[in-house]
Amino acid sequence: MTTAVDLRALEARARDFRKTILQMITRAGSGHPGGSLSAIDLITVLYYHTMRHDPRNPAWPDRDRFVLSKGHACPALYVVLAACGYFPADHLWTLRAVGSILQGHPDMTRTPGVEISTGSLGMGFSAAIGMALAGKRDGRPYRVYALLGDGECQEGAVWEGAMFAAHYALDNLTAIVDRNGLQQTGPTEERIRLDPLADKWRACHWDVQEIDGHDLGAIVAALDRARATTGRPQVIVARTVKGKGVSFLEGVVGFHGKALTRDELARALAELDGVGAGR
Ligand SMILES: Cc1ncc(C[n+]2csc(CCOP(=O)(O)OP(=O)(O)O)c2C)c(N)n1
Repeated sequence: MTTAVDLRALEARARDFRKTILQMITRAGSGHPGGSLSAIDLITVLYYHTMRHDPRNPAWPDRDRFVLSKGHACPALYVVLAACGYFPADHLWTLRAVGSILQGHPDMTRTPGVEISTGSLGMGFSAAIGMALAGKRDGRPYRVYALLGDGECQEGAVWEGAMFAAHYALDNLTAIVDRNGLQQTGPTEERIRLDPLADKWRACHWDVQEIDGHDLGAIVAALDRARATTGRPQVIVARTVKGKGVSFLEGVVGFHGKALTRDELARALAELDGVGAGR
């Protein structure tokens, strides 16, 4: 399956998504650019390569489920859901507006394709585990994918969930940790140390892979391997860069929850278009 993947097409999509995400957030005047850009390559591969889903039938019982446990990065989810056809793309320009179907954190009661409301860190992961357990109990073939932030992994509920999922051998569950090294106020290792993060998951009896979370081929391969793994849940620790793709956002704590100004946006879009970069 991996050989048939058009990585260049995925790359082009992810670049367009980055541009739209930044435009949405600037238009809204608030939002989370950094963690959206670190996650967008992962979400793009999930929806365009890995997951079995049908935008015309979001309630299909056997669809694979995606849970954005780091719910604040929802612009990255919305842009992909719109591109897949879950709702018209016009809605993207109403991000965070009163009455919009696209709120500042994912709301399952408003947005087609959102499986569970998230935003309180640690809780989406628990819901994903419940979905995976239900799938097993009901004999359904679907898989569940949960995307967590690394700062989010400081939540106690994450580790209760990790132990639970392994105990119940939920091999239909794949967690992906967006290991960008930053949280809201600084580096994760300076707030509450996470390393050795992969070993912590191993100790909880998960199948563990560590990859470059911006290498689309590596993401495809890791998700393919996860799907083929039986007997235990799988985690992919994806090394990423907060703000990836725009030089003055990359690794900058200050762009965790702040919209770009119009001028900054213009510079960012020019960079992503490759203007002056010889692309
Ligand atoms: C329970 C809870 N506490 C605090 C917050 C506020 N908050 C939103 S994002 C964030 C930082 C999360 O860091 P990380 O998971 O690493 O996300 P990323 O850096 O990828 O954006 C915090 C503390 C929250 N949403 N939920």
